[in-house]
Amino acid sequence: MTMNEVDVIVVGAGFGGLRALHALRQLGKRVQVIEASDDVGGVWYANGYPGARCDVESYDYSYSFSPELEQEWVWSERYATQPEILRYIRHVVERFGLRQHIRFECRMERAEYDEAAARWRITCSDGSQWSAQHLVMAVGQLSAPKAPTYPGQELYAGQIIHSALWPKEPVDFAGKRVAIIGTGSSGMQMTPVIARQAAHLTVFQRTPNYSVPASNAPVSPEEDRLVKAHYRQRREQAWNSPTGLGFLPGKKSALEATPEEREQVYEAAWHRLGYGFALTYFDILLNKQANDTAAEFIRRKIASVIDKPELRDKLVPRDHAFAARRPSVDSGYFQAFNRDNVELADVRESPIVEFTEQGIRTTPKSHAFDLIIFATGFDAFTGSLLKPEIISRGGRSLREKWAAGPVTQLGVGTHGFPNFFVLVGPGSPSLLSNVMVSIEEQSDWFARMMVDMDRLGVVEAEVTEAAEQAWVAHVNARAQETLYPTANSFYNGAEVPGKPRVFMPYSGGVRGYRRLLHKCADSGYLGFELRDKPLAQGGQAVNAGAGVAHVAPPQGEAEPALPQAA
Ligand code: NA7
Repeated sequence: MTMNEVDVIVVGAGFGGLRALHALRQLGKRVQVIEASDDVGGVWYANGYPGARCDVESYDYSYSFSPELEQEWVWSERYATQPEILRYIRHVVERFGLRQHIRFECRMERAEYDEAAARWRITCSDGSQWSAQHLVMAVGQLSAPKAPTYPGQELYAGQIIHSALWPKEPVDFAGKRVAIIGTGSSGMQMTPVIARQAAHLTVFQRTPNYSVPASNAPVSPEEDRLVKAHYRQRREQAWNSPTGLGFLPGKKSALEATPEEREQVYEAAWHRLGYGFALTYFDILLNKQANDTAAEFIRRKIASVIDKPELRDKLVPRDHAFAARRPSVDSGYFQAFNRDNVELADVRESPIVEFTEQGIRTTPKSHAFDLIIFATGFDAFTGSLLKPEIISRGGRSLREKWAAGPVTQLGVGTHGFPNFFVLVGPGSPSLLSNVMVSIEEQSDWFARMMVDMDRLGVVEAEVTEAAEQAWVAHVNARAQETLYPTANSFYNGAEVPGKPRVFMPYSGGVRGYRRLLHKCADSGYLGFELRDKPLAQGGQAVNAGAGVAHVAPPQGEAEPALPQAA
């Protein structure tokens, strides 16, 4: 079997992997992307369910590295649909000649670090083998779909589809009795669309979710011209905001405003800001009383569009603080329950007992379905990272190392795994922000580190144990400043029974995070050992920052916690 030699293997051809590929190619690296699927797009290729769209505005959820690309591409809606985002990704791939560097239908099964050679040896599902100095994991945070298994599931005669494994051929709902299990963003986005087409739709809800209207609209040529005339400023604003969204959060506390003022501010935000509603006052995610004012407003708004009084109590969220779990940005979810063909099945009240040949039996009744959709989410952050066998120095696997939860320096690397990079993984702002900002920031940073290594005659870069411990402590301390830890969510491992309960994303904001990445590189890669030879051959750290663990500023001197105003 031939061993293919490259400088870098990038795993995944979604937004992250493609951006890393481009950044590394620009700096002259020989890069091979390996992708399990048969096309580019990652989660945007996989999640083809009806109604799928981004909950960040398209102008911000797009690449910023090419002003020409920014000017050429025309978004048709404020929040692009999945097919439009996929068209954009394919356009980028063709425009920048990326496809030739991607091997499709090729899943990385194993990567083992060869200590003597300081290279990764990679084995893939198609039998190919690779040797690379660097390994970049760009496998996504919400990309390992999960679904419960119910008794009798194998007896069910109809079709079962997971929202994140959506078939490529169109699904016809006409005349069908459809079930959706799960009311996260996926369930909430598909509900109104399927309701309009199916004969009958039953939505199985476990936890009522907060949602803010998308207020989606077509982009007019005038709006497009205006954005493009000031695109750099818009990007600057996004990069310098905590969430990477195209606007800054309010500077005032919700508790300083009078009830009348708050009502006005919330009303205006409700009709325009989507996810940004959480930023109207800086302390909505920091202070429970402040949060209560927003949550109460949202509950009133949701209840006001639900015609059936008996459904209001069931659909209105009460058991967690607003945005402490990821809220949805919807287009007519609650209104769909006003239709005669839509039914809510509350599984807290009436749990699913089993699947039958015809459908689903809950405690009070049996439902017959032609199609059951699992919109039950993902094994977040670590699901896809821990699927392949990744073995490092001393034969230790990443799965073993992270058995009690992921441990990283700055979210980009982990001790014991030299020349190993994780893109927008645990320990980075990722899902608490517009992920595109960190994808670009990290891709450029990885490329810079690799070039610096070449310049300094370094063959191996490895996170120190002290640095990753300090970073994990910092990530936790920042999370404790917010309301995020008060809810069970995929931010803290509660979405999979038995998963370590660790708060995974970095809540210090994308601006604060970027500054720390730069500080790390500028000061000689704080918390990394850059070695002139492999450790196994007596390699020594040659960089100034190797012995400095604390890249993070001391408590109290850090950037304000998300989502406080800049
Ligand atoms: P989410 O947000 O993780 O939502 C999953 C939903 O599935 C959520 O309502 C869960 O209820 C529900 N669920 C999960 N397991 C079960 C079982 N066993 N029984 C009933 N209900 C269950 O995933 P999404 O795909 O909706 O959203 C991810 C998107 O967020 C992503 O694509 C981005 O757009 C942002 P729970 O709340 O756990 O009670």
